[in-house]
Amino acid sequence: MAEENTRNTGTTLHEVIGTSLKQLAAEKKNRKKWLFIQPKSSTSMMVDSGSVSMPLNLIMVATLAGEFFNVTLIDERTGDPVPEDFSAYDVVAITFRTLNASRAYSIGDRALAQKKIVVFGGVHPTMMREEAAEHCTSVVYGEVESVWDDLARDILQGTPRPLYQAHELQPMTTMRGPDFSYALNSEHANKYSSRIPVLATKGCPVGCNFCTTPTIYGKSYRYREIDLVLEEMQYHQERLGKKRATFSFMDDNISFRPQYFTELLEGMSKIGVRWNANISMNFLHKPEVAEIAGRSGCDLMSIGFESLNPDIIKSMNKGANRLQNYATAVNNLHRNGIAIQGYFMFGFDDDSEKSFQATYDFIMQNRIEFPVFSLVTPFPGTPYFEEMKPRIRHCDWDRYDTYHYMFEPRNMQGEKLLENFIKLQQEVYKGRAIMKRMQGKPLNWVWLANFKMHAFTRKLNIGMYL
Ligand code: B12
Ligand code: SF4
Repeated sequence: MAEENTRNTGTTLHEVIGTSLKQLAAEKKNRKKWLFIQPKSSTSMMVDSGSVSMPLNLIMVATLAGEFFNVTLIDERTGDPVPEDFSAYDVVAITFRTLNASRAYSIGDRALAQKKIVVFGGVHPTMMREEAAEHCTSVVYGEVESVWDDLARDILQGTPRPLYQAHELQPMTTMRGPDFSYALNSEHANKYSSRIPVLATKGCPVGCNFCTTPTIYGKSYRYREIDLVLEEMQYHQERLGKKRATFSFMDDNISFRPQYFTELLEGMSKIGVRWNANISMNFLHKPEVAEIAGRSGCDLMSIGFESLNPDIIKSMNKGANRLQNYATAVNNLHRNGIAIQGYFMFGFDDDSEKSFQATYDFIMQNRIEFPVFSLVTPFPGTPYFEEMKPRIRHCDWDRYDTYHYMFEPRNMQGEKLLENFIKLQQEVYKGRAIMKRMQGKPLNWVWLANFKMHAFTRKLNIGMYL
């Protein structure tokens, strides 16, 4: 009935709900105060070190909340202290992944003990909602936008529910432009990476068995209007001066719909930006894609090559990765001046000593600028976690950073795996190897990253991975 009425008057259901929320908020004499927290992890690996990206997810939630509530955002990774005493706030809202779950739980417990409403959101509480529920008042499953109206109303009325899970995902057209001032005005904002996070699409239907995205969002793939993405970029260009505005896409797989992707890039080429993104291999072997990426200002693509072993690629269900396309994709990007951050994983049952040699050869022959190596990590809630559960060594979430040894692969002893893993990293980041991969490439932060990795990899030892 409500839907019919709204259709007759030309107003959307969302607008009607928004209006009633506004009335409800106005009826409350004091605006409730929310404290948003991005906790840090305790990993010793290079995850939260150096400059970190502005927490776009928390900024997006804070933007919605700012309309009805007073909002403070703190980021423990940049050095903002988390208060011991939460008496200045009504709601403590925390985002987290698996690697910072234990930190989030200790903050949540403290806030609950002080009778605060504690709201959890992000990948880990979504995947582990029963565990998370023990440390909070409410868990938000998946994206907040699709449940925000219910959550805001319940908080205004003082009756928060234990779980908010959308029956239907809203189109991204309803996504509010993020208000970056929540992060930019923070005390330690200078610790943020100069790359501004931006989001154009959500979801990835590829369906890799180790990834959380298909579990949370299924096969859905949604995108924002291109004009809105460009407007957001132009806002930052005006704020910073055109040359200093560089962007980092937070999308799961920005290139999944080739037409949308190329139209977006055409738009970006007209406004003149620099950018980088995670990208899947699905159509990178086509030269025209790399050409337009280069023309639109892409200086770095992050590609999950994962493995050079076809059996491993098959076992992880990563159909987009065709080994025969790897070298062509790299070549196409290089010809257009785009550096490659290549992700490689080890520790699969089908890995053997040969996997390491094949990866080394691929990286050196193709002069991959910034190789990143991780150990395969079954994240809770994924099909891979269920499959590997009986063999996983521990559920110490602090060590779920993709750099810790999780299980013994079938064809390799654990110790051999780690020895080879360390040796590969040290070889690839030897001075001479860096020169071979980087010679003739522009003098920029990628060189710096290589030198940092050189110093870091010299110190590696097996104990660090256990
Ligand atoms: C972009 C990205 C990165 C970027 C930027 C990270 C950053 N600072 O945000 C980079 C490359 C740096 C990165 C690094 C890593 N990443 Co990453 N990354 C992603 C990716 C593809 C998108 C994240 C994103 O920003 N999405 C866009 C935002 C808007 O969506 P969102 O985060 O889901 O937020 C929405 C909801 O979750 C909810 N929500 C979120 N928080 C909150 C809080 C509250 C209170 C509420 C109410 C709601 C709410 O509402 C939000 C808005 O809709 C995800 C995949 C994914 N879809 O989550 C992997 C992912 C998060 N990364 C992952 C991993 C493993 C890592 C690394 C450990 C990899 C590594 N070895 O270095 C590091 C860890 C870095 C860190 N310190 O946390 C895993 C985490 C798995 C897990 N269970 O923990 C994911 C899920 C990919 C996967 N394998 O499945 N990552
Ligand atoms: S291609 Fe990337 S984002 Fe898509 S399911 Fe696989 S790992 Fe996840």
